[in-house]
Amino acid sequence: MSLSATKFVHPITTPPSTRSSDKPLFSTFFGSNHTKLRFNKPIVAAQRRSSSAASTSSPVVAVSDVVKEKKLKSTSNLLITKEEGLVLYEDMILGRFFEDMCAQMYYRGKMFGFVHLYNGQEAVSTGFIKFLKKEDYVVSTYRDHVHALSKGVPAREVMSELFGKATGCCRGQGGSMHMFSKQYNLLGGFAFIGEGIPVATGAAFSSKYRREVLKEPGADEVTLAFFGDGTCNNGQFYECLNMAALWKLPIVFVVENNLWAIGMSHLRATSDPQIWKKGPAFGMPGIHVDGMDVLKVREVAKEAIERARRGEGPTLVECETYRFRGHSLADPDELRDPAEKAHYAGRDPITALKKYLFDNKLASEQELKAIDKKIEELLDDAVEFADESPLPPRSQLLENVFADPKGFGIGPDGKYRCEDPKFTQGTAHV
Ligand SMILES: Cc1ncc(C[n+]2csc(CCOP(=O)(O)OP(=O)(O)O)c2C)c(N)n1
Ligand SMILES: [Mg+2]
Repeated sequence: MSLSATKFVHPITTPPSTRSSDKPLFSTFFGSNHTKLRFNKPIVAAQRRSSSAASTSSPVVAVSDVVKEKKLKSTSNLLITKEEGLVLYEDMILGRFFEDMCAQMYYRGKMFGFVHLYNGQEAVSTGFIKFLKKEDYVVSTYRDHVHALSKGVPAREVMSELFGKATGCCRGQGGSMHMFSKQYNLLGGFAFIGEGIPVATGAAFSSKYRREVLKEPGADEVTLAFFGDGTCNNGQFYECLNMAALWKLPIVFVVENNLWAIGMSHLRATSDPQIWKKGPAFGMPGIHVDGMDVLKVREVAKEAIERARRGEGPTLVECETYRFRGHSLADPDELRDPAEKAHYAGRDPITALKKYLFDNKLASEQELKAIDKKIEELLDDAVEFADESPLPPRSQLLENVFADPKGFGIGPDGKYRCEDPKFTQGTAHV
């Protein structure tokens, strides 16, 4: 075949820079509202055809079609029941108020190191994690407090971890970026971007191995891997998409595309900014969803999680969202255009859910206020608990750092190296 016969398709042009003189980037909200991104195959129909899967059907699905299909099946026109609505609201309020409290405590000097808040992105954590069973796994990033809370880790343990106290979910050894809970199958909290994706892929592999090889009937856990747009330009992402698709692993890759990686615009840094497209390239469905709308996220989450649990393999979901604060609490957030911030502030996912609940008479103002109050009290209690908790003992410093519990290995004489009086000569004593 002659190469010259190949038609060269021009990629969608993206603005070369994000200087304030450029046309605002947010004006297209480039996924949900962009006509080029209307998906064309309802996921349910795609699943029905999955036995003849190699067929011609595209693995890309339309969020609007999924929602439409659900409406058709439902006796009412509502996407959620009252109970479901209140659970979603409470979880999103917990995430939002927790982070606001964190900011207060950080500026009062109660926590150390970098702290990255999740304000604005709550619809993603709530929309996905509230569909999980306790045994399912969640792998997060350094923006992890709210994923931990949605997964059920008590606010006391998360706050205490942030205060570096012994009662924290990592006994004060992890801090903000390393939330972990064996009890709730929260596998971290990772400071290096992309680092969690292989861990999540490994967790999904272990579920499949236990189910199919070891024949453990209950091993049907699903793993959710959360990470950002900037992380999608990291090689581990591609390696894991490949393996997950190859082995049909029970995993959902959830990209929280908040349009920025610290001060780098996603559109400026990425050759094809439509991240969802990378799913079909590896043979898995790729879905784009409005990440500021918890009900849309929830519909997509349900399909993707159920698909993974049925053993049909991974899904890549791109949630288009926005963070309402700087990259971390140390970031003065001067790079993003104020008009862009105002635009997304107007799309606050909590306000949108509230409106849905009121418009459909699923909740009253008093009911939601009562939830707000309950969460405020819960957080006051969490702060008090964290503040009064003890610091980890000095003896904990080297625990879980080295395989050798004393930290520095065992010498050829069979004794701990650190017990040799000459060992620490010229170094700081710990
Ligand atoms: C391997 C690695 N390289 C660089 C960094 C520095 N870094 C910290 S956050 C970040 C941006 C990540 O952006 P994104 O994935 O979009 O996540 P967001 O902060 O927007 O949630 C970078 C490059 C890092 N932590 N790890
Ligand atoms: Mg980002």
